[in-house]
Amino acid sequence: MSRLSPENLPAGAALPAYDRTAKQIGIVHFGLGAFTRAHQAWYTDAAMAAHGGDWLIAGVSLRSPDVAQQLNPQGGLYTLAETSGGGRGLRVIGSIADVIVAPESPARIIDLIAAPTTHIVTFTITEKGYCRAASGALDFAAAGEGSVYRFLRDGLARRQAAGLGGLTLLSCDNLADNGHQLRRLLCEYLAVHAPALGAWAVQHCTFPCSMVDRIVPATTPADRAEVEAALALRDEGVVVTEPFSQWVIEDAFAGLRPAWDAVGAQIVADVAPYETAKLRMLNGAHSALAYLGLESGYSFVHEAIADRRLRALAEAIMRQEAAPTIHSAPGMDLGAYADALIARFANPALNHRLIQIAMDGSQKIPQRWLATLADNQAAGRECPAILTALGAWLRHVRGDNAAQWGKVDDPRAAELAEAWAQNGKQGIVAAVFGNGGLLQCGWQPTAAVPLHPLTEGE
Ligand code: CS2
Repeated sequence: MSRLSPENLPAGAALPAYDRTAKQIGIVHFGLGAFTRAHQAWYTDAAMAAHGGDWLIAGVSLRSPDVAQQLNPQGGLYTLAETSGGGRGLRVIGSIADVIVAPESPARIIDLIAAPTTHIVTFTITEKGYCRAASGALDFAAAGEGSVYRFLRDGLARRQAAGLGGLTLLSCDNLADNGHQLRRLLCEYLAVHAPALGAWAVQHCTFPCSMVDRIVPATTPADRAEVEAALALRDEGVVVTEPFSQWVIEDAFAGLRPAWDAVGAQIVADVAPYETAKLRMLNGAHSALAYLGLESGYSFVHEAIADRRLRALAEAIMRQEAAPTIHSAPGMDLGAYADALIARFANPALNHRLIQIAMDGSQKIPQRWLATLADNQAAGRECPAILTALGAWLRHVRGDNAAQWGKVDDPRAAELAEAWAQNGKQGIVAAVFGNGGLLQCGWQPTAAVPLHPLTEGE
């Protein structure tokens, strides 16, 4: 079977509606996983088709050569399969120019950040890619020469020396206040590694906050086979996603930007209400479904949400525990938002794996659950549903699901296992969440907070 490429385009999919060969790279993106290919690259493809501009994306993989091996032989092209109960819509996305594997070509990344034609650097490096210690400060041991900070330092230093303008540095990760966190962490890094650059970076670059949302399961061999059958072409870069997509970006650009807002993105003065609602309701319920669902023997989100007990718990997290802590934006209806999330979770065609959501819990839980717990605690309210989910997470990191699902996939897995071994039972709570613990959050696990799930099944 021949392979998708610019010379070999399928008849059975929508194609890029612009001349890719006439366009230049305007965006450098760190962390070119499936999510970005279903989200930012899709918006950028649509924006170039509708409104032009030189907005091709140079993707950077910080470690793995996998995505480069999938996309580079295909000239950056790949098929996005929008999937629902109603079937699949196929679109070939043209906005990715090529993929650079950081350890193989670090100089090329620095050249691109320093190029006058580059205006925006975007990030989906996952929560752990920001290299934060439990206190939230930069973990200098983790932020080494392979981190984004090193590439930003070297690329921005070249821009400063050349008298070029700054860049929009746009975090698209599921962190609270993601843009402000990126600015603070980069400043901490530059203060040590390039003191003369810090003030320039803050003065010339902007760090908009953003909320990104699209459910993107990891692609399976069956997905590739299905698209191959439909297109009569092999595409190693297939990405499957849901029809829904949302992108809310703070209106704080350092210079030019694609016409993302003309193709559905919302550019707003304050992202916080959208971001808080998404992290605490969507992601908060997702993580609960993951740990409790795996424990109940389910593999997929749509199976877990079909279980009455788990659905009630997910609804309680969203409606009773998270929603009261959210200061919604005008026109935002959190009840309707929860209804829409339940319907998205129930999409039977997505096959979104619970084990995918369960990974990196130590990095995800602070903004998904602990912030909600802290706000409710301050208001004198309890959160029995989140505590039940926390119990399931603790059992997960203890290794209770490992026989079926493999070893715990979390950058702090070893420390968490050690905390269990040392403290056992409720002692782990203090070791993990207390002051000086592994995950600090402002929530005090006091005696008034019932921790009954921890003793279940022990
Ligand atoms: C999920 C998210 O894997 C996870 O932790 O909760 O990736 C989720 O699917 C996205 O944030 C949806 O926008």
